[in-house]
Amino acid sequence: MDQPGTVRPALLGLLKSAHGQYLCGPALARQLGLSRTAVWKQIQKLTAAGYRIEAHPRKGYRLLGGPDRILPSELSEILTTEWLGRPYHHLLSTESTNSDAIRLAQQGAAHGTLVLAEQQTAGRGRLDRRWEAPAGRALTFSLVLRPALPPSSAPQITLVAALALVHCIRDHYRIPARIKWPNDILIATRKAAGILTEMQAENDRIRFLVLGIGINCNQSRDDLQGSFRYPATSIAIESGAAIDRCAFLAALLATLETHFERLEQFGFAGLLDQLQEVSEVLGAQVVVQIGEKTITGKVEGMTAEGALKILTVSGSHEIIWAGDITRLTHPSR
Ligand code: BT5
Repeated sequence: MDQPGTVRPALLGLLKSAHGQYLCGPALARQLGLSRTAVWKQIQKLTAAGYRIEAHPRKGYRLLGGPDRILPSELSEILTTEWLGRPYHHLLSTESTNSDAIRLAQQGAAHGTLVLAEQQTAGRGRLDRRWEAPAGRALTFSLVLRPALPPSSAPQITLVAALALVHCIRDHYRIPARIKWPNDILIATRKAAGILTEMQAENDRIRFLVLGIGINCNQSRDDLQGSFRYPATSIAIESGAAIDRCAFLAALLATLETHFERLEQFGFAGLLDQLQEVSEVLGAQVVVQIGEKTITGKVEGMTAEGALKILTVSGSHEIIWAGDITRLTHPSR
């Protein structure tokens, strides 16, 4: 008898609730209403899905650990959101979750749809740069959003997502992460996460927006020694311990959902103070690259719409909507 939809989650639930202690085969079979052979087959399927289960001839079975994969069954158990992260598409490997999410959105995917891959073979950053992350050690995912906001608010959605990410890292790991405007998350000057927002709009409304997020979770220093533009770090390096990617994703989706709802209901201005509080660039001397143009000056603040206010070295005031901060120094630190 094979009832994958009900038996395996129930069996997994029993193994998990034993907290690493053995559960004997006959008792499991009785509780699940299965033969002992059927229990053994279900155990084999859980093992094939990546669960580490020890089988002892007399003592029975015990769960040693879960798969290092963010399986839908694992996420759905702890996800508290109403709409964000639902439905959830889990991929072992793909070129880019942003490309997948765009395709799904074009086919009508719902507001909140999540696409996550354990590995990307052509993950991308802005301006066709590459995003690199080893399989199973990072979080690389994209969200389909259909906000009731004008296309001009797309940069605000990136900033609000960055704020949610920083709040989550601070709350869960006590790490003082900061936002390097507009889309980088830094921990002590090293990049720990990046956001890539891509949008399709028509007339004055967003048709859909895909928010792609890459977070360095359990990468080691060796993993991050690539030829990145700026030094990189991971949450595990900074916190000194491996993190539970699934739990962090669930927490982040909940924080993102709250922040997006706040943005839609009350507008961007209400989040401005919190954004400035965790800004890495406020008060810094910066060099900003905007296409062919370079601006050098001091960041004075952010406008009520999320653009950067810069006092240039020549004394003029510039408002910048998009760009790359290529150099950043804090004369006061
Ligand atoms: C970003 O671009 O930071 C946006 C990254 C978004 C990646 C996510 S993963 C899920 C989704 N699917 C995708 O295909 N993309 C999104 P940007 O600011 O342009 O920074 C890119 C630069 O960061 C690269 O040129 C590298 O130098 C550097 N980089 C690449 N991988 C990195 C990593 N794991 N950690 C730190 N820096 C990295």
